Amino acid sequence: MSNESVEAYLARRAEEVNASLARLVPADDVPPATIHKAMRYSLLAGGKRLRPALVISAGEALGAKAEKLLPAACAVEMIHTYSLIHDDLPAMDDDDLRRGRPTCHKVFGEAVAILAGDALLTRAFEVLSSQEAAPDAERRLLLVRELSAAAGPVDALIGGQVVDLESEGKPVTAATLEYIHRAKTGALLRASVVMGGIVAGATAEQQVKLHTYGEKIGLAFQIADDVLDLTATAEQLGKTPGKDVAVGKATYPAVHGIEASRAMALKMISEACAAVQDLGKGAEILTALARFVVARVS
Ligand code: GRG
Repeated sequence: MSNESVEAYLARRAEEVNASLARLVPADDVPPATIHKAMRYSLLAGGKRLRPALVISAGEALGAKAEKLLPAACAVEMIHTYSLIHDDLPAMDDDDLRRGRPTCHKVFGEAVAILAGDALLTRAFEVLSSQEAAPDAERRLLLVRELSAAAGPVDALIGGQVVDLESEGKPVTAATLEYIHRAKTGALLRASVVMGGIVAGATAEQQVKLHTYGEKIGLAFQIADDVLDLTATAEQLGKTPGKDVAVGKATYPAVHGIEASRAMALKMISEACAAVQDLGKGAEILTALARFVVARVS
């Protein structure tokens, strides 16, 4: 990392992750071909691969080798992509554009898009429970527990999505808004960091530091995303901007204003960096990734 920019680091990691993802999901021509085409269409459509990079950099910070972290990193990306496919469906956010191309249901139809999301969700846990994900069964079990909890209904992905949908078009309190963001977006980012620690065999003390770091960058990430929805173009975002205001979404700028939202995100990033600063050399990339999360709005 020393002389490498965070963008170059992410691009390098994305290449490794993309190659692993391409191997972990059946090829386009494996029957039934439609489902594999749809899974690969959404999974291999680009994306920053921030969550996999967090798995890898947290694990590397504690001495694990990048190639040993790739299965866990790919499992997180599969969950993330499943959530994007389902979130874009007409019954949810009803979006036409994702990662700069038509959404999965626009290309394959709703039924196949639902199944492609389901298939990525289940494949993630198959990968995580395989020998390659971690050398011993206990660590594999911890990985499965961490990721399933982060994708679930309690203070996590599905719970956050439910409260988000229920809050559309209504005034929300700052506390509800924070809940939505921590659960819908933060939980998976935090789990990515913690999973890197699990593969690396982190001590309880190291896991507390990674957990705090993950928690703070997770919330800051969604606040930054809210701000970008107001300030960036479709080309920059790879999805439709201005959508949040259009559907009356609960966002940080709507509740706190743009400037206060930016300031909150930046403060969380400083706190995240402070939490991992004594992890030694590995803290360098975690700090750079944390700053990257808010770079586009600072
Ligand atoms: C449907 C179960 C279910 C959950 C949906 C994650 C989510 C909850 C919805 C996706 C839409 C959304 C606004 C998510 C918030 C998180 C977010 C900003 C995702 C985009 O993540 P990036 O920027 O995307 O890392 P790339 O494409 O780079 O991977």
